[in-house]
Amino acid sequence: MTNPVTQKKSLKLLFIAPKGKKDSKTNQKPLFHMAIGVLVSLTPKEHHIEIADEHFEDSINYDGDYDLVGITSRTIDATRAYEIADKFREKGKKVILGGLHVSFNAEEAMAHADCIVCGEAENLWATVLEDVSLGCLKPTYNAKDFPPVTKIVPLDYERIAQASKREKVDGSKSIPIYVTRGCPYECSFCVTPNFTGKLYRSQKPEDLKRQIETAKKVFFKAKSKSSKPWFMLCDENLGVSKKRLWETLDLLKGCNINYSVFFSMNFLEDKETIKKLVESGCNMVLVGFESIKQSTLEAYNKGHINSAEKFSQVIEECRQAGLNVQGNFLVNPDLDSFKDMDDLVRFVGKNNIFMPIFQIITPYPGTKMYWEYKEKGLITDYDWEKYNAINLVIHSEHYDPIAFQHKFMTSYYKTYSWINIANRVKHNPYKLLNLITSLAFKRNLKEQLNTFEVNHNIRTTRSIK
Ligand code: B12
Ligand code: SF4
Repeated sequence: MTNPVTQKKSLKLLFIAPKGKKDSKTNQKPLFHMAIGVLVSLTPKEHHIEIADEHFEDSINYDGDYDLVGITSRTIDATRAYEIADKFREKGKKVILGGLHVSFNAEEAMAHADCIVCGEAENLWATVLEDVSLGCLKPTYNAKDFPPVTKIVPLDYERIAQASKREKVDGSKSIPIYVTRGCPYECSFCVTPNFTGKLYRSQKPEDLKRQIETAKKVFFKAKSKSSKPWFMLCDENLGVSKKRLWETLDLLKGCNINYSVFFSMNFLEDKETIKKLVESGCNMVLVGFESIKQSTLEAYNKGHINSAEKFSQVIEECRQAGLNVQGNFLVNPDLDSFKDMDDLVRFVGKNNIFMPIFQIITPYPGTKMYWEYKEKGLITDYDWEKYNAINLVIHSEHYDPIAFQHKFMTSYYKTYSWINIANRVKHNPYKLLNLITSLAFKRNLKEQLNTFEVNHNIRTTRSIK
């Protein structure tokens, strides 16, 4: 007979990645949410897991006999996360909320959950599960009360594939993975410095290789002999140590994959790094240029990472080497004028930037910027669904908010004019990818702009071709 004291209760767990109603259609969709991937990989094998990811239209079974429903949250998904949580709780299910948004809005989240988790789950998840088994789940668990997370937990791709309903994909859909976690910089608009930032960690090379091999096996289906899987490296800042970066790139070179990665501008100033990126299968670096004005970069505390004067040269060097540079730009009514937006559109066109993304500065909870705006009473909207970086949620000294947002939207749309698309396709590597993504962005931006103009009664004689 089994001793009832040592017998472990097998729990039935449901993990949910909610999708905010205003999440952009053009946001890339990695095969699973990394937070869910980590939670699955941390959960002892005796527990049964299901995953529902709303980014893939998975339905949610509110009548399932789950012992615990775990929901992740980013700010744009928070309202939806609460909606789902409330519905499960009405049915008497235990709900635990975690993730970036909840971590910085604990009080708000408590109203929707039996338990909330602040911070990274790695070192507290075993305790949470044990407490659920014993029927003594606490209302909060904070990573600060547990040892610091100094190691990266390798992802258990087999178990994630089993628990999720994702089919195998060809190289046109991305499989998420990360090599490092954290970033030592302190840009004022970014959550990382107050979340994972201080503790920079790397995967062990042998763990990384094993994960890539397993991920290929369970998630990749080759379309042709030459097709390769596409991985999305979800690192916040892969390049921090050049020595380790180069070692990683050498390892990736042996894995026969394609991948995209977020990459700091300053590390691309090194030609050998660009070469190694290309040789290792990198087809796209996502660069947060943020602004082409050095004074704006300084105001974000990013001036020491990005040198605006070097942007064009670095982009050209990447292009020559066969690397697409995707550019992210922020516009800010306190720092940028309408003329600056016009200059930015010209810069993007002239440099044929691949898949440019414009965002209105958004003070996400957890950032230095958020506390500053909040303290000064300058946040005008706390509807989290609007925190998708195309709405102005702060007070503007200089501009009428509707006029500013309209100027932002028309400027963004202009970067996808036919002439810009044609030049982008002509001058960049991966021509088909450039064309397909540009057309998708153009359609989406046009739709958003039209809706905005109708909603705000704006008559326009637009002449963007
Ligand atoms: C990769 C990435 C992307 C990718 C992939 C996103 C995806 N769907 O997975 C792409 C490029 C598509 C993307 C898009 C966007 N992103 Co992004 N992205 C990142 C990045 C660099 C890494 C995210 C990641 O994989 N983290 C790894 C996981 C494991 O970390 P985690 O989610 O925090 O989970 C841990 C804990 O929070 C906790 N936890 C999380 N959930 C739960 C749940 C439970 C129950 C428990 C117990 C614990 C727990 O445990 C986990 C393990 O430690 C982060 C930077 C960062 N610091 O996270 C920005 C970041 C998440 N992105 C951000 C933003 C703003 C966006 C966009 C809104 C941008 C835009 N305007 O479109 C979109 C939103 C898309 C979406 N629906 O998520 C912000 C979010 C800020 C916020 N407060 O929400 C971040 C933090 C960057 C920043 N500016 O500071 N992004
Ligand atoms: S924006 Fe990039 S470089 Fe700056 S703190 Fe965040 S992750 Fe680091």
